[in-house]
Amino acid sequence: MRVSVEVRSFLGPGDDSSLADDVLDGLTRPFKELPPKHFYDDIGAQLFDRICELPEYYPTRTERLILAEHSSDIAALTRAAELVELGSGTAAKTRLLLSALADAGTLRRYVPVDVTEGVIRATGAILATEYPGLDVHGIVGDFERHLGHLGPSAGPRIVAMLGGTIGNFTPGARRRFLRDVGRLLGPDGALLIGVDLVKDPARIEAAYNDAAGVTAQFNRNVLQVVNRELRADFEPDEFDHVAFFDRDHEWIEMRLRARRRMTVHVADLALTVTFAMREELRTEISAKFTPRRLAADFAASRLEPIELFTDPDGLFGLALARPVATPRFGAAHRRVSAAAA
Ligand code: AVJ
Repeated sequence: MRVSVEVRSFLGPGDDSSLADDVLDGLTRPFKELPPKHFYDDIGAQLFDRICELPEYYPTRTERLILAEHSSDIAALTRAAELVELGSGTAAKTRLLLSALADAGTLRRYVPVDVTEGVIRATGAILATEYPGLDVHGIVGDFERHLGHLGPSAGPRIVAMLGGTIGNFTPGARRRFLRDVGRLLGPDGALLIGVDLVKDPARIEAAYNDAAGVTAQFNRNVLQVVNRELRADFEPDEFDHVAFFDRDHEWIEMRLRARRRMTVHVADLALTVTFAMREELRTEISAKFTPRRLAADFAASRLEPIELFTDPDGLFGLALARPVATPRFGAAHRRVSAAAA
């Protein structure tokens, strides 16, 4: 049986500077901030896996339900030969989609994109044996910077971003990202995005303030990452976990609040910053969506919605969209062919 797994890495030695650059920027701003991508070192990835199993954290299991229910519809609507998955991780949910595309007889290639090389290699090898004949082309990289390396598709392409990860983008950056991905789809391609839906704020806030305190550990872990990678002297236990639903922006704000006045040194950056008592450092936004917001984002990104699959309680959604047909072949094309007739 032919097993084909190819992995290309675009994270070079200079790439670990992205943490240094982000810390330098983030800790010298008036409102201190660190991007959420730095949560996911090995400990952070393990903590996130635990979060996904928490009773309060509904997104993962709800998305899995929707995929189980609608993967065959998605396969029928897209007839995709290539599945590109952004932030693929262990591809736990992806199998539902891969199986539906394989059953539809269209699947040829799986392209996992993730920053963690080990996960891509391990998952790629397993999937290549589980789906005989499937080509696995792993891309070790950052989906905000390395999608240009995708290259031509093996037929109709579906790009999937599951898990609600799209929620981490600020609104403008989200539209820029959607436009960039839209350009990679081709005329017969599609985009599939997992979106957490706006609902009772108490239900949302509970998902980020779990009783077991795993999210608080996950949140504080970013300070451990900075300590280890940049020789800083943060005391993570001197920061309180804060997560609340911002009703104006309809997103979760996750922050770390200083329990007392403190000075932090980041040796590798020769940087010293002070935190006032109760000063907050933002570590993540997690935007929640309405069909209206999604439609506006798609319209601003030259994408048109095909379908929004949700669970019966309307907790989570899988939004399927395609590129807006290029006008050049629209009215103009009809006029020319009419004149030629
Ligand atoms: C992986 C970004 C979708 O925002 O729900 C979980 C990360 N942060 N608990 C989310 C997260 C706190 C998660 N995403």
